[in-house]
Amino acid sequence: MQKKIALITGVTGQDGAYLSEFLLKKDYIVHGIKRRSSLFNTDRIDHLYQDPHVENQNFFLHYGDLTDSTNLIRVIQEVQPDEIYNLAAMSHVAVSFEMPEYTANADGIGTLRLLEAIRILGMEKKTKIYQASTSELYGKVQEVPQTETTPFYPRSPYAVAKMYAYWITVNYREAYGMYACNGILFNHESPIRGETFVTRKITRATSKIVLGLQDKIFLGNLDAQRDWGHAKDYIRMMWMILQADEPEDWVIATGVTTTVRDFVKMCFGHVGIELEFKGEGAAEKGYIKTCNNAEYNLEIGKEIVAVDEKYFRPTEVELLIGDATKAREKLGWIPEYDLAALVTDMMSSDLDLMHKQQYLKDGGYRIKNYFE
Ligand code: NDP
Ligand code: GDR
Repeated sequence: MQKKIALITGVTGQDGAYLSEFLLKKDYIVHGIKRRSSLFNTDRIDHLYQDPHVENQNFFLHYGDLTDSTNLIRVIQEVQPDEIYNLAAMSHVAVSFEMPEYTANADGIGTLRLLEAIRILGMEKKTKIYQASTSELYGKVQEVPQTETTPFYPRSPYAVAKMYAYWITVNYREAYGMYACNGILFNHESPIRGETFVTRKITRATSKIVLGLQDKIFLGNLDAQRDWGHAKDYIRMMWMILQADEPEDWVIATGVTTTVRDFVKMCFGHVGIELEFKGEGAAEKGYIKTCNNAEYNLEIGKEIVAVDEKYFRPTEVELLIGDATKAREKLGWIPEYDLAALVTDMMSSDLDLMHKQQYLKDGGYRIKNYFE
């Protein structure tokens, strides 16, 4: 039997890395599109790299960018994928307010470029496409929990760009009979989550604070509520979506929502520290209430969480909680991780990482400064 061929845009990102690993285990040939950068950007997929000189290679990387139509057409023509997973995006909501035009180009029109490439190449009936849609589409609360039929009200340039991508995917499915689907994924995290998203920022900072490598953490809106799942569960569902009998759109979520403040408490709880929050809004602060871990030499009452308004967004998404009943009933999708297991996974990994940093620091090593 011929192996299936998948093409993943955004292969160097959190989801791209997990999905590559997952599809390789399913015996796919996996091609990924990566951007050229002045430093290596393949940390998350280096373990999958294969020497191009060996036979039977099944993981390939191509330079490319969602803002470059001719590049996308050429790569798709060369690769002849059975399945395309469009995961590439300027994916940071706060940054999209700083770079709205680029975000629209990459996240919105980029999706159109891929769909058009498939059409130009006459591959509408051969190639299935998964579009990485997002719970950010729901934006300002219209209904909870959010389902496939909840109206959209995007609240950021990122969400508006993703809304175009959502509808152009639906339109190409209806207009040209393409197998094109949206996965409306709620926030999903992991030990390889980008360091500026709030969960990873918190797990890294918690680990550094308890090891004495950082004094405190500054955060934005502590009241925001998110439905956080584990990326490993969510990438499995991306694949399941493209194996369904009919192309459809699907909500993927855990159905549990938590505030940023409670996520911080859970992370410190993981290392035996109880936090107490006092004050309101920008004046709110988090203090160490109790510490039952003798390994860490932390002073009771020390302020270790503070709010910095620079992390507030011009328009915020206050509450996300998804209802994945359709995915559960029609595709049998059940997440393996709950929030506690996610926190444990992320905290163990970051503690390990920061222990290594502490070891290097204690040993007198430091990051090389090229200009010295
Ligand atoms: P990441 O930010 O970790 O990865 C994004 C990927 O896209 C990276 O590989 C990045 O490359 C690449 N990329 C960015 N811009 C371009 C471009 N112009 N051309 C080609 N590649 C580009 O995101 P995640 O893995 O977390 O998310 C994957 C997708 O799912 C994204 O589309 C995101 O918007 C969406 N999503 C994510 C959710 C989440 O909670 N994680 C929830 C719902 C949707 P580089 O490494 O060079 O920066
Ligand atoms: P989000 O994720 O915007 O939901 O988008 P992020 O982790 O950035 O923010 C979640 C919530 O936490 C609040 N917050 C902070 N956020 C960041 N990044 N840094 C802070 O210091 C901070 N303090 C509080 C935010 O205001 C927000 O309410 C993610 C991305 O992966 C998108 O690509 C994806 O589409 C959605 O999840 C679903």
